[in-house]
Amino acid sequence: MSFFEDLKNNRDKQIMAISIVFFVLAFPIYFGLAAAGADEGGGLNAVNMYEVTGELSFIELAAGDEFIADGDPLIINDLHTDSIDDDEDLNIIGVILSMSYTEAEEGGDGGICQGGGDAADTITGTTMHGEYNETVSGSNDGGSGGHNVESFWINMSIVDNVVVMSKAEIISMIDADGAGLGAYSAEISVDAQAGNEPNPLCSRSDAGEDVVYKVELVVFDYDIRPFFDLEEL
Ligand SMILES: [Ca+2]
Ligand SMILES: [Ca+2]
Repeated sequence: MSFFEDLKNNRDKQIMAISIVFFVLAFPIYFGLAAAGADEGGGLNAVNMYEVTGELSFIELAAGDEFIADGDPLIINDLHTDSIDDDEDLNIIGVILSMSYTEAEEGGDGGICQGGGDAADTITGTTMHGEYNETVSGSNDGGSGGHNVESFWINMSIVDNVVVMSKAEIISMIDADGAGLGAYSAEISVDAQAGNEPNPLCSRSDAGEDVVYKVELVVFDYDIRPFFDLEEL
């Protein structure tokens, strides 16, 4: 007996076939309607459950490796988003200045002069963009170190979360709306300290620090999707 003849005569198989057809059709229709309802029903201002996700990417504005003398800051100027293709299409949400450094002190290198140690230096970085300025200091702890200055002008707290809000509210929190466009600058300064030598015939000096740095824009490509709690279906 063929499958279709069997289907004609067997009531259980008929019910099963109808059920399969029902679910195969019903699920996409349900999700389609629910998504359309959440997405377009009330437009941008309808409050619904949304999942907010996205991807971060980075665009280098400047990078270098400079000896920065004690008390003589390195100014990194003339940075502008005009140097980036299609900058107006990007959601630029912040800037990061990353720095790494070691320690170089003169003296205390041998013979009778090796009883002392390096003294920690303070390295301070600042990023500036319009009204958004951020300053963070780090230390080489008399050896090596590194730190970042991170400046953001959006609210990251809802990213990777499910929220009950309107799309308009979400966008107002995570879209920079052009705030990232324009001029940028950064500054790195070194406050160097020389360590002590126990032998009065010896001395140490510290003229500054070699700093490897990078200035990067942070781009956030976000995605706002209606969220369905499958357990409530
Ligand atoms: Ca030092
Ligand atoms: Ca130093």
